[in-house]
Amino acid sequence: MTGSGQTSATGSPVKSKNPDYKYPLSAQTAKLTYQDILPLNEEGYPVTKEFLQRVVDVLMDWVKDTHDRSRPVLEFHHPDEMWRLIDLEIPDQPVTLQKLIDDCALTLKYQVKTGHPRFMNQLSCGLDLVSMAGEWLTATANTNMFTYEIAPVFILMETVVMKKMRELIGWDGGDSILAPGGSISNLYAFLAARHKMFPQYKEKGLTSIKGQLVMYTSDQCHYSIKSCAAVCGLGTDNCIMVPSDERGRMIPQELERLVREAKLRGDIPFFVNATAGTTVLGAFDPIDQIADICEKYGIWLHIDAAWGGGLLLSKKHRHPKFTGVERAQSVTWNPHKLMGALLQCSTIHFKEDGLLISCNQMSAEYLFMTDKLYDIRYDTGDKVIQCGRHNDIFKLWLQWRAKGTEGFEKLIDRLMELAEYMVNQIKAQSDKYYLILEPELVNVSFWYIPPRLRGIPHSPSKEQDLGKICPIIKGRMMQAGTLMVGYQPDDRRPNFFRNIISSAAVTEGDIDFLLAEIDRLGNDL
Ligand code: HLD
Repeated sequence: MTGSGQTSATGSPVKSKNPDYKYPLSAQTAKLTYQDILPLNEEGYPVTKEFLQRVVDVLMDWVKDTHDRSRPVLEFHHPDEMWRLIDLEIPDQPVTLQKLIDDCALTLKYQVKTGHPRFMNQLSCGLDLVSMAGEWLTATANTNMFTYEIAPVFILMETVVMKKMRELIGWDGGDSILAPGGSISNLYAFLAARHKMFPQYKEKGLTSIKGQLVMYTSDQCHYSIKSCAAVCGLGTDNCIMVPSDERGRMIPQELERLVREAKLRGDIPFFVNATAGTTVLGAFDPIDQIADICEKYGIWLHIDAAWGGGLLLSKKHRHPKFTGVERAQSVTWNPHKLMGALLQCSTIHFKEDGLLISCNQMSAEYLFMTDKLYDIRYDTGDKVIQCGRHNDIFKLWLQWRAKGTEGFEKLIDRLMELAEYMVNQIKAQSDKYYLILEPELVNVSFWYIPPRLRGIPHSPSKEQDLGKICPIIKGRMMQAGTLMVGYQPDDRRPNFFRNIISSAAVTEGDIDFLLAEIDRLGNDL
């Protein structure tokens, strides 16, 4: 794909479209290049400052537009057209500082505004401005999180925030780490579970396990669980999908049946993943009942709360969904989803301290010397399978300081209230909309019913017709730029819309707009 559209049909370079030129540098600065700012020009601080302040102007306009409902969510172009609209070529010679500013402006012009109140397409929506300020600082500090030596304050912050999150889970002690995404967090849980049961695996490898390891997860789980089985040598056939009920929750009796079946075969059940907030339906597996089974059979219980974890902050919504969570051995929880921290911010927590280090430590002598000036337990880098680790803590710490734990609780309760509002609006317009199920989280799943299908009893064949409409409406909303809502099929039904309310910017008015807009876009279908 790359490169194909970067030249015109005749092979000559394509001129980028005029990018509104709203950010002029002074005449003398505009023609300068990277060689005229710090560090190559040691006298270049004034020019550096002018350049960076203009970049901030570009960013501030983006922040303003993101919150302006009269501005589009996106300006959609097909890739072929996008290649023509924006010059992405890497030049041989430096471009001017003015050109770099224009590049920044043009890049944002065509970027989807994921913080727009009408962007409801992903589990992570919104633009928390305090968290964003934290991300700006993080970029400027530009450090690696592997040693206290080069990130002292950030490392201490990490210990404070991770402890707070473990307390919210219900643990005293334990250990945690920030990981690059929920999928990798789940992988860390898998690795720790295997290490706990077979500590010799680290040195001896596959031959140290006499038997076939099997793991369990519901058929609604995030695909990263299955990916652990593929990546870690079990094979996906040994990631056993436990059936879920009609609301997408794992059926504990089925889990127990499948565990017993594996034991009879001589296999080794060692890991159960319970999902707290499934990706599509937002369902919660019954943690307490699953924990009973795990305790009975000596199986590690992991909770994938990447999506639903935010509810741990809410006294109103924590129970019964998270009841029993403290019985788990590990929990994945992504603050970049319900809590609105900027991407990305993913955490994995362990009840037992010491497992991460003993599982993953390689003791690289050039980085993790044992005779350092300070307490080397603060060198977190050897707890992980990565080397470089991005600083994802500062934006969360700053955001948490800004809101206080109470502010986060208010946010979570508000998002749940908005989801309930949407459900009620859908029910009130039952001629136009069909609610697929009562949501447990902020995922609202529904079909739009165009006039020609109204008044016809609901049936599997009608579902097929409703499913065909979803991609057409989605295409139209992207072309119109007014809204972004996701759709997908699942194993019980054809395409349906899944609306996510995880942004503090959303109001009841935006929900009303969404329902009116889908009707406007789809009523001729
Ligand atoms: O795995 C997913 C992660 C995210 C996210 O971090 O926003 C799936 C989705 O979102 C999704 O929207 O389905």
